[in-house]
Amino acid sequence: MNELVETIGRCVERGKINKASPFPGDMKGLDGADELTHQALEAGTDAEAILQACIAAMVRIGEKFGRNEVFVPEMLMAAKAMKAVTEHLKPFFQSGSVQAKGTFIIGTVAGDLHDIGKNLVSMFVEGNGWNVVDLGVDVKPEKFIDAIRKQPKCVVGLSALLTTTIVSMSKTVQEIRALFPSINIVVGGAPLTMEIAKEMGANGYARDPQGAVRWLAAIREAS
Ligand code: B1M
Repeated sequence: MNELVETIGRCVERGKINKASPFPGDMKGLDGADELTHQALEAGTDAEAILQACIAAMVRIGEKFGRNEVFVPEMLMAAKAMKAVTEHLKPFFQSGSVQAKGTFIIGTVAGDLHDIGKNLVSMFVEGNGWNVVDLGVDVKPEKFIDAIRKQPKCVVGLSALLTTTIVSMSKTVQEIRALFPSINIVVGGAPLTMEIAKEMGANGYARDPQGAVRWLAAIREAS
């Protein structure tokens, strides 16, 4: 891995957003995720390599949290640094020039505030020619239902990062399904599996943004 990419990953893991950010203390005054990503892209570094390094950094901070080595504020700073990176990466994954293949409504389910994975899925799906309606985080079933009413031919994507919000996801699928029996729903997020997705009545499960894009292409071809 190129040294600059490694440093960006380290900034994400440590929650070093940008040069002005005073956190963490031992990195004060140094360039952060924001400046370094800009520099790396200017130098022609592959956007996908930067993204993968940052995803790995988020896994590392999650592991540290699991071992009680860091706490919620550190995870939050890491998430902010990751957001600074993805802002720079967006143009590389969003072409914007293709005619919309359909509408994809996405959100993180009620009770869940994690949005980085969901934002990446939005970015990739949009980059693959879909019109994306991102409802944000902590999205209650009614909000999904209101959005679907406005776009009845849409496809719906649900994200959840907590074991506890799988229940909320399942409730969302059921409530949507009761009103829109034939709507296509794809679910994703770290605690999910294909089996859980099937049990809750979703049409599909995607492990990552690329999987979501492949699944959307397949259902579009089948329809
Ligand atoms: Co939270 N958190 N967190 N957290 N957090 C996890 C998820 C955790 C695994 C950490 C740990 O214990 N090791 C753990 C969950 C344990 C569990 O339930 N199994 C956890 C916990 C416990 C919590 C709190 C309860 C902590 C507390 O308060 N005590 C709390 C809950 C708040 C809430 O949601 N109600 C909490 C809070 C937070 C922050 C707010 C501080 C922050 C989120 C900030 C934000 O998102 N804006 C945060 C963070 C950053 C994490 C970790 C460290 C990183 C998550 C992340 O962004 N990963 C996370 C540890 C980890 O993931 N290893 C952790 C990077 C991202 C690219 O991956 O989101 O998995 P991910 O998305 C992937 C795939 O899952 C997939 O594609 C993405 C790219 O590959 N994907 C989809 C996601 N959605 C998809 C949808 C699809 C398809 C694919 O189709 C629709």
